[in-house]
Amino acid sequence: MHELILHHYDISPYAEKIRLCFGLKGLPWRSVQIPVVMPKPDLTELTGGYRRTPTLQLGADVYCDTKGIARAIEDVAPSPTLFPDGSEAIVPALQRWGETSFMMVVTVLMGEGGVFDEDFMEDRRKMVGDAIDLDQAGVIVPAKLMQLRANLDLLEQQLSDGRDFLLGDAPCLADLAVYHPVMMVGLVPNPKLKALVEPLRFVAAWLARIGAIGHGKREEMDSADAIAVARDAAPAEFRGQAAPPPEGLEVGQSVVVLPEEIGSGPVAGELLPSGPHEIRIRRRGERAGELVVHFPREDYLVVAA
Ligand SMILES: N[C@@H](CCC(=O)N[C@@H](CS)C(=O)NCC(=O)O)C(=O)O
Repeated sequence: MHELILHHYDISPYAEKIRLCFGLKGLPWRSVQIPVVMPKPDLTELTGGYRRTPTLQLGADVYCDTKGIARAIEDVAPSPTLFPDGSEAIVPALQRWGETSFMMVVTVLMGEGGVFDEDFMEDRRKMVGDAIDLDQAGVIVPAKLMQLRANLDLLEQQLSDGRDFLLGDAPCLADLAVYHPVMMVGLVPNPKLKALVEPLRFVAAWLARIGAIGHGKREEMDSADAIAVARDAAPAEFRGQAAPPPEGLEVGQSVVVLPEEIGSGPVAGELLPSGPHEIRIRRRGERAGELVVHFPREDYLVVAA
């Protein structure tokens, strides 16, 4: 079995979701630190252009986006499960809750100023391009705070029957996905955000329970060594039932994967047989050799090159 290699940086909240997956399953993993801002040449050598954080590498297979990364970890180590029976649609729905809440927190922090340095802001301005004017975030801070308050209020209500975790007695991916934006609210020294979480006692106890899950067994690795691992490995065989490619596309054709999230970076390659929940493409890295890059179907488009 290939080692689990996470390309991430410590302050990434999305990476925290995945570090907690390792913790929940008690897994050993290798940690490759990537830059917080572009360029990220060793990361894009593996992904082909996807720049977001984190990315998981298993030999010559590269998984982009935490939704696909969590499924890959579940495949490697099914127990204890991240996806309890009967929660098939609920876990993805709560991941979406985590994503929208994350953006609310980030918008407040950017609008308030004083948290991110100019290098970071300049990089994120370039990342979102004309789609969002980050310098106008301050205008919507009061409204965003109210949205966040509404989301947190629902979370407090959900936990107020005394349950330990969102979907019952055991933690699962839903908890880890909801945890990271809420943790951020409590972490940053912003009085407006702090005021939102302070009254929530069920949320506070739940945060402590999730934090206690820990990160499994982490060992640092150099990015050049991670690329060498990819070079020396062969991508895994496809297992499972292939879904038909989108109408008009064929397996083997040159395609581009377009993330729907702004600025993540398109990735070109050859379309491979893919299951209903993921897109797989083959590409070559100059230093990493033949790779298969995986994307969760729900947030990524595949179109002809
Ligand atoms: N949908 C992605 C979102 C990941 C994401 O936005 N991560 C942030 C860091 S917490 C990011 O990539 N920021 C830009 C960067 O690191 O280049 C996922 O679930 O993995």
